[in-house]
Amino acid sequence: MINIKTQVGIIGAGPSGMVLANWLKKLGISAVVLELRSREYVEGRVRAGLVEQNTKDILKELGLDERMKKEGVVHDGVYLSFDEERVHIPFGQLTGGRTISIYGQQEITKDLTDAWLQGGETLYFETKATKIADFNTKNPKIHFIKDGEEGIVECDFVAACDGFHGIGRKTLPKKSFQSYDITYPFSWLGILANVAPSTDELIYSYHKNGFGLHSLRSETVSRLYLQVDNGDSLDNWSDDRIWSELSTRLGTPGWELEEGPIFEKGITPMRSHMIDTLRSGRLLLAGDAAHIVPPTGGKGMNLAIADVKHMVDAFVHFYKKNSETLLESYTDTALRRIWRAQDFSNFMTKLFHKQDEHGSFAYRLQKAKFDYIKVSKAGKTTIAENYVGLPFNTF
Ligand code: RFL
Ligand code: PHB
Repeated sequence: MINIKTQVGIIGAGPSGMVLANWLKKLGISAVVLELRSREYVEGRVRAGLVEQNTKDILKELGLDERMKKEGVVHDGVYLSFDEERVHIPFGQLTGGRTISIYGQQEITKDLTDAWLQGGETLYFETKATKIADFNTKNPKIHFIKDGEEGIVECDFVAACDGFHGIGRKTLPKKSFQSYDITYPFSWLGILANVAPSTDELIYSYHKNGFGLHSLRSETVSRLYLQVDNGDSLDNWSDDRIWSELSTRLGTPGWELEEGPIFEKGITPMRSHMIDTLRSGRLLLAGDAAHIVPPTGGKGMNLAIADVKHMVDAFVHFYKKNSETLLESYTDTALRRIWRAQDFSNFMTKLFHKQDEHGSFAYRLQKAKFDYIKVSKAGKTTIAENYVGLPFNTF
């Protein structure tokens, strides 16, 4: 039997769990992390790439942004395209200098994990948290299994940073929350390719064939996405078909998409999911454990890290000021930002995906929104300030 005592027991070594662990360490609060998967699996999982200003500021404050500053790419704007017409949204100008960066989520997680382990801290990979117990007392416990051996983390608080399939949400008392779900009638086919990006900034595009997104990872690697039907299979998408469709959907007169070898392909369903409680006693949830947004706004990882900021504030008040006030308000504080991001992600999803026949009423409304954004500074500012993320002192 493995027995560990710490102040905060963290389940999950994704971005939320690892930001929390490193932040607590900086503040002198002890933590241990349990992670179901192997280190190779977590660091190889291709996911987000868009890093909001708030997230950049947090990584800077933790002193863990060195590699992101070197290898990440700062973006001061984004292109929105509709029926082959493109408009530019300049972030800095519209938001007082706030920007986003493109830097892979797995690179952020790697930087955070390296720092944690190099500092001699505890992180058990391939370790399954099986039960969260006694979270309505002052001594909650996480039961786990590592290499076939049972263990217990005894702690003051449990932070469930364990993603959509974790045990945190399942442990919350059923009657303590309401859940909300939307399943969109389309999915994303995403690729990584060894080719220089054909654009200096991301392009989100509505086309009569469906949505397309041109993102990137570096000067030599591009990340692109296509709207496909739910249930569609990669078998139906040869590399040639993918490039041809991307080229059509992202195309504008006088612009060409460069093609290159594809080295990673995947299909992701699109959904919104929410619960309206992030805490029960001494169990607190953060990130995908409590909410999923469709990826069109690039918000998932950023929102997970924003939850952690509010959680850290609550722990600091508890440990340094002997106050439970911010623990009590954790759910409400986090939910204001989460609902804002749900709305923005839903807005971007509906604006750029093909939802009905080209030319239908739904299409006309999409086009009317785009035409407004095109001519209106207010319309562009709404996109810009949501996209780079509202500052923490807004809510
Ligand atoms: P994670 O990253 O899912 O980490 C949870 C961790 O918990 C572990 N775990 C357990 N460990 C121990 N015991 C158990 N019982 C456990 N159960 C689970 C898991 O193995 C895992 O390692 O959650 P976290 O930290 O909340 O982070 C959330 C983000 O990963 C997610 O929101 C983003 O990737 C979403 N997302 C994007 N977010 C952005 O901010 N910007 C983007 O550009 C962006 N693009 C995307 C995305 C997600 C995508 N997919 C594949 C869903 C693009 C895509 C295609
Ligand atoms: C990505 O680079 O993976 C990415 C960028 C923007 C999004 C979603 C994903 O909205």
